[in-house]
Amino acid sequence: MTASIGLPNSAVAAVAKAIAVARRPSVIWLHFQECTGCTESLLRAEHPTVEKLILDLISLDYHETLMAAAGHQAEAARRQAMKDNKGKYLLVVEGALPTKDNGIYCKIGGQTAIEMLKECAADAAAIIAIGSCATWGGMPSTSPNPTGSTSAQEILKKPVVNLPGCPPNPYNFLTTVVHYLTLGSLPKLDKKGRPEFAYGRLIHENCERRAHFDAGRFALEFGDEGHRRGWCLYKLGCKGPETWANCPQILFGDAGTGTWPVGCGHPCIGCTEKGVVFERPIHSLANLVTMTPPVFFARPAEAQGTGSTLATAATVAAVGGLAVGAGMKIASNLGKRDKDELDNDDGSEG
Ligand code: FSX
Ligand code: SF4
Ligand code: F3S
Repeated sequence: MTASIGLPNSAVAAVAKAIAVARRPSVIWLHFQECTGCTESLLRAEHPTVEKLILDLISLDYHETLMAAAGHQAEAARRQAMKDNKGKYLLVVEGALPTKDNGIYCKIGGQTAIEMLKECAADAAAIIAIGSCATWGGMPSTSPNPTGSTSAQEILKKPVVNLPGCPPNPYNFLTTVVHYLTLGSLPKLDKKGRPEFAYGRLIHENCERRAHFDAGRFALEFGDEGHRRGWCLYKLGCKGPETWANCPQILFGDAGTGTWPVGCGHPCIGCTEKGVVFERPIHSLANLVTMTPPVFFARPAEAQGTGSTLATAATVAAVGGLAVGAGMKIASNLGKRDKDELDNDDGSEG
């Protein structure tokens, strides 16, 4: 687990001790307007696996996809968990909330999504919105937004940890939970409520194809020579230059190198960003938010990135966010740099 959150080896004992003595926190997970992709992506995490998460680390007391209970029994379990853990449970929200016509377009157990969210949020210790739907409306809010879908934060008008992505990377969720479990606090957030460890940098800054962008080598069509050789996908509409996420560092599905959209040969569609995904055509050119050069360039002869660079390792070390040893020293330096950049960049999504 320490590896998954990028903590150095010296932190293993401290994290193991913290988890062993900590009471498993109750987690209530709500599903509203969404496709369950957030949960599906969590089911495919390996470090830790979802069963390790829900059997050893947290007490998942309500989750429509994973719980055995149904109907009134399920709602009773939710209310009992909320009563027993008043002020201490983590509330996870997956999916957007419809506001039109008094919210009738999403109802569970006789309650509208809005009523259920407000009831569950009242005594939660912290609220995590997982996925683009819950963090800014996502796919259900796409124009003309027939049900008036909006985010958890918009309904609650109070701080929410936002983990956008459609689906979001499960490790950003797991890291946030493990951070809370071991350090007793939530990770540092940016002005949009997103953990800086995950959303502090543009995809374009850490993309393994960046050297091709800088050298002007672009794929112009799917299947052309440039595409087959792993050149930059900017001209196919890659939104990496205006999308804040750590996909190139932590990858998806624990299946090895290149397992993220650009690594698989498809442009990033900006799935974390409001105003980009679902609004701008997939193949339209991205806005270039910065022209910051990468820390390391790939070798000129390298068609495609194949492994970890120091920059990647340093960014992964930033996951977890607090200072323990050398890895955390790097993390704090990175955090400082990112903050300066974000402070100077009012027009961006950062
Ligand atoms: Fe689906 Fe989640 Fe997209 Fe939304 O992820 S993957 S539609 S962000 O709420 O289930
Ligand atoms: Fe990578 Fe896309 Fe940037 Fe090209 S435009 S370097 S493919 S993030
Ligand atoms: Fe989404 Fe782009 Fe990452 S499409 S998964 S933010 S590479």
